[in-house]
Amino acid sequence: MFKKTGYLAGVLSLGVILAACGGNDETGDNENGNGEAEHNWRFTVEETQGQVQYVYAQEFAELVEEKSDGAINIDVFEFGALGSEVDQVEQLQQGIVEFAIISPGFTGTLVPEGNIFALQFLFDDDQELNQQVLNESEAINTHLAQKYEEQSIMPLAFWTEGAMQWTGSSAIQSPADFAGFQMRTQESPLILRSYEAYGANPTAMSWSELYTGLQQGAVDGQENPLFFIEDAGFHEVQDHLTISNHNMYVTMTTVNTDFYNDLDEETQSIIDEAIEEMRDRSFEIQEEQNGEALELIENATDTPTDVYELSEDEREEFRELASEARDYFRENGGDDAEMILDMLMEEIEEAQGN
Ligand code: 6CS
Repeated sequence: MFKKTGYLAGVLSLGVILAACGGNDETGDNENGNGEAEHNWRFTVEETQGQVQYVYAQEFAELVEEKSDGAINIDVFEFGALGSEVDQVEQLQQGIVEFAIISPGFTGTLVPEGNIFALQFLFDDDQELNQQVLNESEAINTHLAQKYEEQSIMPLAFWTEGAMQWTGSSAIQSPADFAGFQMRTQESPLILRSYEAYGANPTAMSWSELYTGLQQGAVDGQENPLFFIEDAGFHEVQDHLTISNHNMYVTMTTVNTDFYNDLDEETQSIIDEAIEEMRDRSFEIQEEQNGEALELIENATDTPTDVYELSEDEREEFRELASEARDYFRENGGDDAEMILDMLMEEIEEAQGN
């Protein structure tokens, strides 16, 4: 198993808090003879227990424990245990946690090329095809990943949490409906810019504040996959849901770059194998949760939500306005933005068979 020098030095201050919190994942027996694992690692996610990222992290932890015969224990920390989504990015960079699920929507200032996932109507409507692109893309897994690695964030897998939809206190059926609309977004600048192109007034906010923000009218609407809208209860405080499929929610399983590079090959292989085994599982977990969410929202009749599906013509109006953000990304998305976007667009077309 691995041997490291110096890594733990940076881990101490929040480590005290982490020890006090404890992880939420019981990963079972540990095999050093004393009932304790030889290595205890931390994995923080942006979602709470039962939600897609948390289920993923728990299964990943179980796989790593099995593959290491109990020598490696990974404690999973649900969202809220360690601060905001942006705090979690910093914790991974500093090595306070070894693993994190990080959505590019929270790294747009740090890694400008990561804004690529803010581009709406870029990927296909078929999530399976999109996942294939995310798995195989050189633009993403080589060139974009390198940009993250330089920031001590090593992406091990990029994966979809499903197509995103809009909710609003008023109906959203055409770009005109976004005029003056206070849209909650994640942090990345290009997400905000994309909504400005529709005429909205976007505001970045942690999702920990979003339910109350929507309820009290601080913001009018938000975007997310259906499972998340339902589980976080946003439909309870929103009158309208638009099936827009305007983008997919992309997230990344990440590890601290130095931590991973300092592991021995055997330990790296355990992690790599677990990541590979989780590729199909991540797709299944989100598919199952997204698949049942719409019905749950429609059945919540005590908090009724009007559901409207955009026609292809209506989507086209948004698609046209969204293209402005691509030009902006090419010019402002970092040194390699243009190369990465062009390569990714070719890869998507190839996957589509065009
Ligand atoms: O809207 C958000 O910020 C949250 N949405 C999802 C699907 N996962 C975590 C993220 O922070």
